[in-house]
Amino acid sequence: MKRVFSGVQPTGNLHIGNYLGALKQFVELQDEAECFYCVVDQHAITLPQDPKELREHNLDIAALYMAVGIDPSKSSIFIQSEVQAHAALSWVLTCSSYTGELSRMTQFKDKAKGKESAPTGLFTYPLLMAADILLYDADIVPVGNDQKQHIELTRDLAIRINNRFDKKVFVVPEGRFMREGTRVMALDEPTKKMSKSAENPHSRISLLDEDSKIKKSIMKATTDSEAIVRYDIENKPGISNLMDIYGAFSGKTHEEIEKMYDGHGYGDFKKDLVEVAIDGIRPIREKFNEIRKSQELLSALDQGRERAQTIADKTLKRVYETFGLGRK
Ligand code: ATP
Ligand code: LTN
Repeated sequence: MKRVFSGVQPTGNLHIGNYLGALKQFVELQDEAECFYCVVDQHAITLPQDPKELREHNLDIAALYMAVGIDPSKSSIFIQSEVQAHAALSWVLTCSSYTGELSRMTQFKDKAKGKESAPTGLFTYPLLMAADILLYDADIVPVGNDQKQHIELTRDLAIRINNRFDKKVFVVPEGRFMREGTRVMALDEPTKKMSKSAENPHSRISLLDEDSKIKKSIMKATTDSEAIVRYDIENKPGISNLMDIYGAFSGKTHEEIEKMYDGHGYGDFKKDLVEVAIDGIRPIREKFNEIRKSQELLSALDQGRERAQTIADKTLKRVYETFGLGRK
């Protein structure tokens, strides 16, 4: 059976972009592979987080994993910082990497843009991510397209170390990237991706938003002055993004949606989208509210940590032996 690993940062509540772009795939994979789904809180502190909020978000993300359908009896759900081996392996990988390759990471370049000096954690972020993946001998890593470069670096490191010691220290993982159409854009600025840490709450629809907030965000969403429901990413990114969201929740194609709203303005389309989105999100929110308060969540995280730790400790031992760290 193949092994799958992926992670989400507890930097805020998950939005429909995370859901359509990542979590839906996580759920699908659990029937064909052994899956590890991690809440990567050590990645979250690459930028300052409020300590109380961070701990709440750790539990929120784990509960959301379960609310969207990740079943803890099939998949392991756990919190990164509770398994010490992640940070430990990340150091070994740091010592096998080059500043040149880290400087080429576009995510780092974006986040450090215009600054004379940037947080070191942002720079070494991909090494912790590589450690997450390599610790579990993961074969498949489902992530968004924006993570392609990080997966490539993980593969380079695995191959480099295997070659150096002339043995299979690590499994070389493969990324499984989402289709282009599943990239959900910000509602207020549809040329940027929807993000959980963006300042404007109406730029996103969170999976925990109340119905009234969903309605408000959609009604406020940026469109264009043409008032024709037509799919055209280049010239009409706002309405195209809303059509993608409509399609993802309803199963309808762009053509079907165009036909349905032929001769109608954006008002009618948006009103229906509100309903479609609310119907898709409400059951997730209700399930979340149940799980978040339950003992079931804590038991799932304990069990996930135990399973993760057993595998991670074994890999770390193998790596330490290979590099000559510690003693027999
Ligand atoms: P942040 O705002 O903290 O950067 P984020 O919303 O971009 O967070 P991540 O935790 O970085 O979310 O990503 C979790 C998963 O969701 C990743 O696999 C990522 O590629 C995917 N993802 C994030 N944003 C979107 C989006 N707008 N559309 C589709 N997939 C997305
Ligand atoms: N960088 C990832 C989150 C992440 C991750 C991982 C994803 C951290 N470690 C390991 C897959 C595998 C992101 O999506 N922002």
